[in-house]
Amino acid sequence: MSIVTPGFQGRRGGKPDLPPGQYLAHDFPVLSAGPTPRIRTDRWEFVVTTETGEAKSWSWAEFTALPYEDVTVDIHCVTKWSKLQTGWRGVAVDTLLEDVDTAADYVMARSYDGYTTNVPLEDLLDGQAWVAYRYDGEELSPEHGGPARLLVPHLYLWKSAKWIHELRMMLQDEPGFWEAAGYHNYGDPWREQRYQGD
Ligand SMILES: Nc1nc2c(c(=O)[nH]1)N[C@H]1C(S)=C(S)[C@@H](COP(=O)(O)O)O[C@H]1N2
Ligand SMILES: [Mo]
Repeated sequence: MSIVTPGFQGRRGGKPDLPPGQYLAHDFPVLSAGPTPRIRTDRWEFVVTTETGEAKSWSWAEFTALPYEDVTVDIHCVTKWSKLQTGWRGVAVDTLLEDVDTAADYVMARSYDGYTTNVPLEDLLDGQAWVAYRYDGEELSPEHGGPARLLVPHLYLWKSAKWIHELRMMLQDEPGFWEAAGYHNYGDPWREQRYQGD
């Protein structure tokens, strides 16, 4: 008789693949709060704004000329699906913040659809987050956040803002769209931080 532990679909490096309460999705569900914005790359701009109001921006041509990384990561949605070993190309947030002078500890990601989500700055650094523009060997589709989205795979996927436009440095933490609506402020899937109070 074989014993199957629900939720544990095998182990890599002694670590379970799936965080508590998650199931394995084989498709790639689309979850957006509103309609999909269509942003032409010739009008697209990515901006980093510091707490003093200083802004640094990249056109699509400038952004895609930056050094990129190809990463394979697991993603976990608060609606309980996870997708393992997804392949992305993106610019590490480390690269984007290289010449940015800030004393901030928090970041607000802001997207072209008005969506916002807050993340501690340290969670975007040290190879933990990317502004991703290719998925599975192809350009990132509009439904999944193309031209480019934030990718913060160690937090629930609502932190991975699609159609990213700006990273704004904040001295004090502020809730984004879902965080203000009762989702957990931090959103660690391994600690099952889905909603406020979890
Ligand atoms: N700009 C923007 N980013 C967003 C959202 C959104 O509505 N707008 N939804 C979030 C949520 S709740 C999830 S679960 C993921 C879903 O990403 P996917 O549609 O590529 O699966 O995007 C996140 N990023
Ligand atoms: Mo979500």
